Amino acid sequence: FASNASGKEKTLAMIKPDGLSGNYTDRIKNLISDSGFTICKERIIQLDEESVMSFYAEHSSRSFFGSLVKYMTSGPVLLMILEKENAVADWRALIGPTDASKAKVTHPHSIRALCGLDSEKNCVHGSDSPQSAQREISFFFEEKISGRIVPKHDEL
Ligand code: RTP
Ligand code: MG
Repeated sequence: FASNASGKEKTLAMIKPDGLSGNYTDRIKNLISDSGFTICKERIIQLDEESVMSFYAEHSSRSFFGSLVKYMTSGPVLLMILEKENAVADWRALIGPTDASKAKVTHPHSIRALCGLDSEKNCVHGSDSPQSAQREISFFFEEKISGRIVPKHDEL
């Protein structure tokens, strides 16, 4: 699934609420296409608390979890399935480190340096492994989880 016969791999990209409300979508999409990714599918969703808690379940015991859930439900997000060779690692490299304030210093050309604010409000997400990509693409794009997500628009 993560890598098909032509060597292409898929990853899950998300423009988080701050990125979407800050009108960074066009600039991020230009960087996506300039970097050789194809956008296979996309949708805008207003996540509910349950879906964020499930999506970020690995962080449920962290002190920032409540704040993370509030942030991620503060507005709609744009979800994209991106495809290219080495998509998972290349998208993580393009978005830069988690803490956007540090990214501005160490990775000034990264997406988080461009539109993120700090260690929480970092404007974009990327799957951290091919296994995560498979889980996250299923989570957001397969019908079985649609009941936990509130669709706002089918298309951009
Ligand atoms: P993501 O999963 O969103 O792509 O980000 P990531 O892999 O770079 O970072 P991760 O450790 O998975 O953290 C998930 C998200 O939680 C928020 N966070 N806040 N306040 C904090 O110290 C803190 N640390 C992480 C961020 O929104 C981060 O992207
Ligand atoms: Mg992560």
